[in-house]
Amino acid sequence: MAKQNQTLGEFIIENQEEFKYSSGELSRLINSIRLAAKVVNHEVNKAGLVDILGAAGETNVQGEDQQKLDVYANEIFIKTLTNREIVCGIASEEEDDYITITGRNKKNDNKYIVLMDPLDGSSNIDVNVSVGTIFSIYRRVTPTGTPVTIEDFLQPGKNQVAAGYIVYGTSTMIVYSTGHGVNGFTLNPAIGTYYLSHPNMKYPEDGNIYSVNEGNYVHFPQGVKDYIKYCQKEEDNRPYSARYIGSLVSDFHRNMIKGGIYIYPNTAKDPDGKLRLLYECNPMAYLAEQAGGSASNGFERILDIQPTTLHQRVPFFCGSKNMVAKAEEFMHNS
Ligand code: AHM
Ligand code: MG
Repeated sequence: MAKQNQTLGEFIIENQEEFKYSSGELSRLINSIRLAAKVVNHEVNKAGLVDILGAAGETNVQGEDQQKLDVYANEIFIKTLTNREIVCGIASEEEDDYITITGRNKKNDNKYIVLMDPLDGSSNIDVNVSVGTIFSIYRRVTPTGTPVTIEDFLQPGKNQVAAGYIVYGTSTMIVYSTGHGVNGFTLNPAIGTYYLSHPNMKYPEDGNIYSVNEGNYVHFPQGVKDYIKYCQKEEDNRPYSARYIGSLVSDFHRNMIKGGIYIYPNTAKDPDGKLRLLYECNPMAYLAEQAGGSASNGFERILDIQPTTLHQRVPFFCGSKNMVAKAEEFMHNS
């Protein structure tokens, strides 16, 4: 039960019994993410003040330049989760391969693995635009006490036991779900405590915002082009407003509150789209569905896709249920 003025710490403890396999492990895991997020938040807020901007001189597995704060956020999340020995494996958008956590005594009986994008939208940092952390949690499928294998990470999104994001915006928020709806907590920076500010978040069934990088229009599949023209047509409650921050967490957050659709389709340049199934699309799709929205690759539910590689990309259509259904209709008919 969500209560007024409840802190995230209190909420986690009070809702622990809702977890299917409750042993306190998942609660401890969410707690560690909350802690790491505070540390990253502190650093993100200082970004304009200190010499931490600019590429770190490394290129990640997708061939993209890494910004220093990406590297920092990646380290903080991995260290926090590893030191506390509450997961048995981690996969990160910033790491080439998954990380096996064996524990201090070479024995790790933890059941959960985490997949994450430690700092999404990082190209926005040096222009003071919101960025975010995205996380996704699964129970391992291989036996506990043995080292994790790739099988543990390549599970379809519908197997997620929890997922969420942190948005480092005008205020910092954690929004997450453990399969019982979506709740949002806002950080009071003065005392370092997150308060329940958005209980039981609901994706409006319809909306009037579409979020897509229209600069790539000529490269879009015909179905997406047709859908964009539909959004722009003067009819019923259209034309819709175009809103695109270029920071998935922020675009998703706004659309979940106001009603809208986010699209990152496949293009001639990126035949599988740009976003990663495991680190970005699955957790966002899980949250969307938990809030009553939906997520698709244009033809198929995101959460049903069986991943084949860790860094797999996928076209992404996510948002208000009726808007996603309409976009799918255009994809089918094109
Ligand atoms: P990143 O993981 O390298 O930060 O890329 C993901 C980001 C999303 O946050 C955002 O929605 C999208 O890339 C923007 O891409 P584009 O600039 O091509 O529109
Ligand atoms: Mg990303």
